[in-house]
Amino acid sequence: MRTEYQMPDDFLWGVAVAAHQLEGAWDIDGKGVSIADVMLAGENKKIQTGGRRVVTDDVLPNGNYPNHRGIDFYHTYPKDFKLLAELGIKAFRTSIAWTRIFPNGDESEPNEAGLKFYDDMIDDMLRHEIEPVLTMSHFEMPYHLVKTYGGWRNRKLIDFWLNFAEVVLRRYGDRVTYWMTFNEINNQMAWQDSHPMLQNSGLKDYPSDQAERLMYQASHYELVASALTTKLAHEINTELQIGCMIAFNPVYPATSKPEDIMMAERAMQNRYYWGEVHATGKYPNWLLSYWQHKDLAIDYTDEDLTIIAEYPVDFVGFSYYMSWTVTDTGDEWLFYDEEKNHGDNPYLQKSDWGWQIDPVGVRYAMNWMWDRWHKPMFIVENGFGAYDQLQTDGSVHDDYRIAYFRDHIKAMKKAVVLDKIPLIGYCPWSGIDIVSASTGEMAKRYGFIYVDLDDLGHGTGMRYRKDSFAWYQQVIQSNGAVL
Ligand code: P53
Repeated sequence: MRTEYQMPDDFLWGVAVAAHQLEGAWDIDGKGVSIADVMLAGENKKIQTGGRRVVTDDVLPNGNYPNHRGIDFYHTYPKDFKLLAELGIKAFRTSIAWTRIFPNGDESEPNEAGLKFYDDMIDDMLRHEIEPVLTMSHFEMPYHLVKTYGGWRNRKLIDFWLNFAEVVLRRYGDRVTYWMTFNEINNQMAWQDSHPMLQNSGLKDYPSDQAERLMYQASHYELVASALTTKLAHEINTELQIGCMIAFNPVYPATSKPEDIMMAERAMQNRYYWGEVHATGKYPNWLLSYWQHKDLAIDYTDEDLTIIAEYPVDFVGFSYYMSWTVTDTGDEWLFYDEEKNHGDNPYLQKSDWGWQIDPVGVRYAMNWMWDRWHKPMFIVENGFGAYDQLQTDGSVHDDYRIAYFRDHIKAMKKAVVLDKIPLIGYCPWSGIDIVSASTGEMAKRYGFIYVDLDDLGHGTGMRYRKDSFAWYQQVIQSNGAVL
């Protein structure tokens, strides 16, 4: 091993999950209904033809709601942490289900049973010397806030959010250092698609010609809420590290034609302005100009802009799964539609769900962000969704997953060791199999640990170590030297 390839000694190797995808217990101990609780299961074939998870107006008696079950982590976490401790993880990223703490979102007093659940879970992690990393909101806002207030299109949401943020920061801030505010806040860039609009911002039932405006408006209130969270966190405890969470899918030009390159650059500026605002405290000029041109009449005040400028994040958390390519649309404002303007990259293979596999993109992403934002980074998701086969002897031979991680970790090491980009840690998705966010399937598996449950919730629920388990274990043990 060449010494220059060594990772920092305190590097946080971990895994990442989200509450609604694994806890189950959707109506236990006072929990309220979240947006994830009204999403039926989708299916890969339908997803590929543009189908999405159907959202119901209420919880229907016989609906297949996979997030109601998750993998029952609410009850199994002590055993699961034992297995994850055996894997050797130093960090565990999960989220707090907002609806366990504030079932409807607009109460003034929190639900003590929900708070107690995360107390116990955090303490269990700490017993295993696992550093908790918490996302405050990961696609699971109270459904009541959607139905009664219209989600984040409403400025009132900032107050409901801060009430929630203050309760959890005060309660867990003595034990949890790393926090992120809104998961993949920039997924709503695909505002033509109703799924991210609901997942990110609780936007539902809007005229389609209002979608773009509502997305930018909701995002603005979220950015203000996020900055106020950073302010509050530092008042509570100066040691707390608050991050944003950006879904980083590099957008490459399809060719070397200058128009394609300009288009791709704007697609990047657009997709990552949420990171720009979080990290630099400023909206880019081109975006304000674009809002004006489109007459979007976004409500933002001088006070909002001062808050955003004064409280940038401490670090940039990001997920990395794939890259995209784009061709010039001919539009002088460089308007870009994530649904329509993506093409295939002839140099890359795809997963069974059509996600392009691009390890080089990790190094590209880190360099792109570092040179603009100058904030330490944290890879809080990276992984390969695949159909796994449980063998009769309890083994799972997932060499494709090992190959994916090996290549991505190599690229990450180059960014850290050669390019000298500060990186706090690496938490691959999802450690243990959980419900897919986009499709609601169990069949789209990401774990090092197999969970015997299918898309309908049938199965023993037993846990099995995949081949990738032993592989990742030695990666952690060797601090990334043995791949
Ligand atoms: P699933 C879209 C594109 C990239 C990442 O995704 C995404 C999404 C939204 O679904 O989500 C993140 O399960 C997300 C996780 C999610 C994971 O990636 O759709 O933060 O909640 O499970 C993988 O295959």
